[in-house]
Amino acid sequence: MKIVVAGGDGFCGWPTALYLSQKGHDVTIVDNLVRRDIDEELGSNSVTPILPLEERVAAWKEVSGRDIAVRIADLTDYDEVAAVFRAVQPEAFVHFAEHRSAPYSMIDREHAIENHRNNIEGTLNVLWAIKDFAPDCHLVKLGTMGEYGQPNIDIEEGWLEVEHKGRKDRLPYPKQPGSFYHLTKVHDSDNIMFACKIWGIRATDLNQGVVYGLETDETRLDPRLVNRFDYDAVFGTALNRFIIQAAIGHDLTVYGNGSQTRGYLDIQDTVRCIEIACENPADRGEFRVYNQFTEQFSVKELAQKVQKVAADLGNEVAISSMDNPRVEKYDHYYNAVNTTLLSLGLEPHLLTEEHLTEVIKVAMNNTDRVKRELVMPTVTWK
Ligand code: NAD
Ligand code: USQ
Repeated sequence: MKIVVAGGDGFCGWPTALYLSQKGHDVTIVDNLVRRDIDEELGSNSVTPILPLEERVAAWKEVSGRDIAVRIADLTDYDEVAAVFRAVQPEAFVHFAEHRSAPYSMIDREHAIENHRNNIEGTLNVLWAIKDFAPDCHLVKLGTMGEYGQPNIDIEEGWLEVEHKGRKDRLPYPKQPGSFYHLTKVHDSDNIMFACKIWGIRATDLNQGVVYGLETDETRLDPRLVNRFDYDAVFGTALNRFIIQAAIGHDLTVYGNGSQTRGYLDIQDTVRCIEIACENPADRGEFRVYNQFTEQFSVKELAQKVQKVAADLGNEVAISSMDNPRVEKYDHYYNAVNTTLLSLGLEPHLLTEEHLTEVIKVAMNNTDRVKRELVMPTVTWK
C-alpha cells in the first residue's frame, strides 16, 4: 500500500515507518520537525542520540535496501498538505503528527492555544485534503485513551449503548479528558466523525494508551536507526521516565499516591496496531474507534516493577510520593475494553522484567546525555 506516516520523525512514527517499509509498503514520512524545535525550546533532548531525519532514512536504505520518501511539510499549512496528497495519492494516511504532551499544553495560555491550533487545524486540513484529492484514502488517526478520562463505569471502544426514557441509541462514549492536550484529541475525534458522515471519508480513530519501550526489530538493526527516548517532565511518559530515572539513580517520581491507572502498550505493539488498522480499512463513511493498549497499571505498580529490575542490575532507587502537579483522580475504577485489535491479530508484547532490563540497559549506556534538571516537573495544572 501507499502509506503516509505523518509525524514519522517522532517516537511512534519513526519505528512505524520502518516497520511498514520492512513489510513492503511504499512509505512516505511527512513531518515538519517541530518536535526537534520543541526540544530546543525546552532545553531538552532524547536520551538516545537520534540522527537528523534525512540521515536516519539514508541509513535505513543502506541497512534494508528499501526507500522511504520524506516530505518536510506542516499539516497546519493547507498548501503543503494538498501538495502531499496530490503527489503521493496515499491509500492510508497514518496521522501521528500532533503536539502530544499534556504538560506542554498546560504551560500557559499561549501553549494551550498553540496546542489546539496545531492539532485541530492539522487534522482538519487532512480531512479536507482527503475529500479534495484522495477520497478513498483511509485516515488512521492517533487518538488517546485519555479522551475518556476515568469514568466509574467500563470504558467501551468508542461507543456506548444508552437507554434513556424508554428509547435506545448507540452514542459516542462520553469524554472527560484531563488536559488541554487530551481535549484536542476529543475535538479531532468529533471533527473526524462529522467528516465521515458528511463526505463519506473512511477513518479509524486509535485511542492509544501510554506507550513505553524504545526499540523494535527494525530500529535494533543499526545504531543509526535508534528511536527517540524522552525522559523530561514535559514529554517523558510514566514508565519510560521511571526507567531513565532508575538508570541515573534518581528517585522514581510517582505523582500523588500513585493509584492513577491507565492503559499501556509496548512500542512494538504500536507499530503492529497501525499495520492492522491499515490492513482493515473502514468502509466509506465509516468512523471506527479502537482502544489501543494491552495492559492496565497504576503508576505505583510501574514504579515498583522498575525499582525491582533496577535493583537486580545494581541500581537501588527509592520511590518518591510527591505532590501531584496535575489535577487527576486517585483510587478510581478503571476497566477499559481493548478486544478489537486483539481479534484482528494483535499478539501483545506484555511488560516483562526481561524487556524492562533491555530498556534500562540502553538508558544506563546513555546516562551522560541526561540533564537531571529536566527530570522534576515544573508545569502545574493549577
Ligand atoms: P512525538 O512528539 O515523538 O512525534 C510527533 C511528530 O509529529 C514529531 O516528529 C513532530 O515533529 C510531528 N509534528 C507535530 N506537529 C506537526 C505538524 N503540524 N506538521 C507536521 N508534523 C508535525 O510524539 P509520539 O509520542 O510519537 O506520538 C505520536 C502520536 O501518537 C501523537 O498524536 C500522540 O498524541 C499519540 N499518542 C502517543 C502516545 C505516547 O505515549 N507517546 C500515547 C497515545 C497517543
Ligand atoms: N505520572 C507520574 N509520574 C511521572 C509521570 C507521570 O506519576 O513522572 C503519572 C501521571 O500523573 C498520570 C500517568 O502517570 O497519571 C500518565 O502520565 P504520562 O505523562 O505518562 O501520560 P499522559 O500525560 O497521559 O500522556 C501520554 C502521552 C500522550 C498520550 C497519553 C495516552 O504523552 O501523548 O495521549 O499518554 S493516555 O494516558 O492514555 O491518555
